[in-house]
Amino acid sequence: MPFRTWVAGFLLLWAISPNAAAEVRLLEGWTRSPPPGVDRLAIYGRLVNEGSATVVLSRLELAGAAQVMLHETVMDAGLMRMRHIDPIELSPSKALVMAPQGPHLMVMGLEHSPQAGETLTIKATTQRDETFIFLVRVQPITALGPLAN
Ligand SMILES: [Cu+2]
Repeated sequence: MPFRTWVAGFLLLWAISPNAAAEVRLLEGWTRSPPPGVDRLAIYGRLVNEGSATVVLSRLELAGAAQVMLHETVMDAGLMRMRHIDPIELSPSKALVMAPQGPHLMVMGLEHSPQAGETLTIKATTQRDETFIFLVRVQPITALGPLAN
């Protein structure tokens, strides 16, 4: 078999291997700069799993923050409340869409208040000890979406 064919076959096998590393990404990650005196913020965007199997995120970290967790927003007797979701299961077939008044990554215990224009780097670790980096753009407090307005 010509060498070139062999290489192509090898690359194809590698690409379709079920053991290929999972790929979890945060698309259009954004947050708002918190008001003075507030040490928490909510991160929005679309969390996607581009692998072939469900991935469980077991740890989320942000340098300079005490805690990062996934919250969902629920209506309870006419009041909006946030509920901690754990574990975070990401199916390959369905993106987790995080938006104001919906699910979000809650950051608590910020040592410094991020300013508009900064980028936050969230480190996510899976149950299998893979790590992924999520980039989050800090928008002005008035922002309604991932792009400054
Ligand atoms: Cu929350």
